[in-house]
Amino acid sequence: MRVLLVYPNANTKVIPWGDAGAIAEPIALEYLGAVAVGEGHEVRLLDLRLHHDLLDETLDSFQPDLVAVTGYSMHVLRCLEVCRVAKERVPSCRTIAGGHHATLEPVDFFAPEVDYVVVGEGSRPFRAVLRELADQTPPAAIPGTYTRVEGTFRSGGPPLPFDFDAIPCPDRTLARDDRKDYYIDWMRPIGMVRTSIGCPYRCSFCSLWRIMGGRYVTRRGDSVVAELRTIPERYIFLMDDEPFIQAERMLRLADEIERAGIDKEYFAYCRVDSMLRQGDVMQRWRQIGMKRLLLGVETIFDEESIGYRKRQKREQVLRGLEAAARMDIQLMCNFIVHPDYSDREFDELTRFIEENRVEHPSFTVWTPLPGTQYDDASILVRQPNGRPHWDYFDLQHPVTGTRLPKEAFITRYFNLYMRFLSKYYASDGPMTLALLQRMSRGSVPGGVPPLAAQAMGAETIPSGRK
Ligand code: B12
Ligand code: SF4
Repeated sequence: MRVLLVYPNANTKVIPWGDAGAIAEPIALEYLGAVAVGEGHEVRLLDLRLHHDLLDETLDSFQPDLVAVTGYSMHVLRCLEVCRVAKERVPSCRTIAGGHHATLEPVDFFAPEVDYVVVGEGSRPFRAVLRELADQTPPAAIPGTYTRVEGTFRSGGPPLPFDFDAIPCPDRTLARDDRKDYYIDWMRPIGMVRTSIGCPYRCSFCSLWRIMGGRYVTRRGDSVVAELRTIPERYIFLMDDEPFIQAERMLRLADEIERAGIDKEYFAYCRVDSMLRQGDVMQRWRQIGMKRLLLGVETIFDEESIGYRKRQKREQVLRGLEAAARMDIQLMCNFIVHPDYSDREFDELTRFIEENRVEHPSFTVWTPLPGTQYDDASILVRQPNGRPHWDYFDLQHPVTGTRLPKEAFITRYFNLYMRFLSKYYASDGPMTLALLQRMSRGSVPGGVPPLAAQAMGAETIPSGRK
């Protein structure tokens, strides 16, 4: 069979700079690609973030038997559109959707243009679907898979437990020509690898621990090393939910990587308390090339941290900043800006970043993401069918009510980026250029760039349900 794997692009009407913030390798599709190649199929991977105008042409020339789409919440509607267009142009083709959003809210894919929806890790269900289609057998119950049968979606039961040994090594040759264009900040080209999945913490704004049912599953070191050897890129993002949970494991892994003579630069998520508790592990990883960490600071307000169940105090964050500086580890610090923030919180956050010389701050708007705890009625952006308008779930738009008038909130949020733009500029990455080019157009000193207001949705977010 011919199998087309499609990574969706962002809606530029909602976020004018589209995918320019960061574009990393489409690793989920590379996993699926490895399965399909292994089953003897002809496989193509189309990354619409890089080739947004190639969908029709690829469908017409390749004539796929199966189109597979992946996506986060912000991609749901685009994924559905890809499936619709696929069926219009190649009426015989079947479609399958999976990924973060499908795992947590499969119902959004229960549509006539979709034939299969996969929940959780996709390799084994994808193999089963490929076999079903290739052998033309009647639909069977496939664990972790909803199959459309006579117009309704039937569940094949819960997904199988996550098992690193049951997953193939991603087929990175499928995106061979695009690899040079994958980047996160200045790290270009960048590859990604996973050493663990899940997290023992229970932060209220995060869905990752729920996806894994609270379990933390680690991968054998030799398997990580074997995969690292196959990755040509120098920069590597450890895409673990939280890699530094088990100090011993990470020390052993560093030893194995060093012994294998692998020379790369690593970037990973890390909790502040893991960093403080495990200075020796951090230093060891610094030795083998971990130059930068993404620290989920989330909030500088202790009472908010308690609400987030983050189990982290402002005082720890301050110590973490000092420790990283001592160890010569650069920090990208993410701050969640809550829609409840008033001028006071925005001022304090700005002061905190300036006074503590946070090198590389990044910001997300608190968003009631699928798989987290929230009151559904609080979501104000809706599709005509009443479901949330997922295009806005890019963590850059308030999708709930704001304490400040919405435009004032958007202005203050955008001004956080403007204020610290020099820090992005200093990083000299493509994100910098994209942000500078797109944000500064129409900007006025000290004021709100009109484009920014639009970018952050001031004019585009519908204000009420439906
Ligand atoms: C790496 C990463 C990034 C990277 C790279 C993304 C990329 N591919 O280019 C960067 C930094 C660019 C990024 C950006 C963003 N990210 Co991000 N990112 C991650 C991270 C750390 C890992 C995701 C990943 O690749 N996992 C590995 C792959 C293999 O797993 P997977 O995608 O789940 O795929 C498996 C299964 O889901 C399934 N599957 C997936 N697709 C399909 C399809 C089919 C057909 C089938 C059968 C199965 C299947 O099988 C796969 C193989 O096991 C996660 C957090 C985490 N630890 O999971 C957040 C995460 C996915 N990101 C998130 C978000 C929100 C974003 C942003 C929107 C905003 C932001 N500021 O963070 C942007 C959007 C960028 C964009 N336009 O795509 C959220 C998504 C939540 C949601 N419900 O939408 C997450 C969960 C983090 C969080 N904040 O909670 N991200
Ligand atoms: S935010 Fe980080 S520490 Fe908290 S549950 Fe999610 S992955 Fe774990």
